[in-house]
Amino acid sequence: MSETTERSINESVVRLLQGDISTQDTDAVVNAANPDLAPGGGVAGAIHRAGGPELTEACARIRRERGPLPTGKAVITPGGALSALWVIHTVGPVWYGGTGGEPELLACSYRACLAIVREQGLRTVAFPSLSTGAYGYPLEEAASVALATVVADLREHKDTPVEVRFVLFSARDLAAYAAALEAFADG
Ligand code: AR6
Repeated sequence: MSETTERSINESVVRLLQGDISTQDTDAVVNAANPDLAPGGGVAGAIHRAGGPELTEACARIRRERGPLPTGKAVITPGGALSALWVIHTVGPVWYGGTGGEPELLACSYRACLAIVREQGLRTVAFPSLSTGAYGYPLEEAASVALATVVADLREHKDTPVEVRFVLFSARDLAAYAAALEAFADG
């Protein structure tokens, strides 16, 4: 069992752990999706494998009806066979060196997911480290954006507390997110 780090933000809590996003028992898990909402590799592959055909078909239907999901936006589907009831799919930015608005787009993805969590009245959500795999966003920078955005959002919406879990795949990812949580949850 790996160590868990957590901090309270008013009535909300941010919890960091090392693990697999596709096995989380939160109300929703966030998928690091591609604009076509297709299975793909990494997080998306794991979530689609665990969610099964019901999840993949729900994604295909949204893709057909609404076209590709733009970077920084999010949509929700049922979780199919996952422990989580819902999947919130968001497309993080591809890293092009940092001058293409990547930090703001990454922040948009986190905020769009939390907006859906609140609209749907969900209480717990698990995020992976968006954009830091196939999309190439540098880990430490992405961790700073993720924690700064989530902590600010939880402070802003103190009337609708949620548990936000970051599920990090490696010890190195967990350490980077723990350092960012220290930096942004203080004060
Ligand atoms: N649980 C938690 N974290 C994971 C898991 C898992 N099961 N698998 C990988 N990670 P990525 P992106 C970590 O590539 O960069 C897909 O093909 C991984 O080590 O999943 O946003 C989609 O279809 C990394 O730290 O997401 C898109 O085309 C982090 O999760 C594209 O990749 C994100 O890695 C999205 O790329």
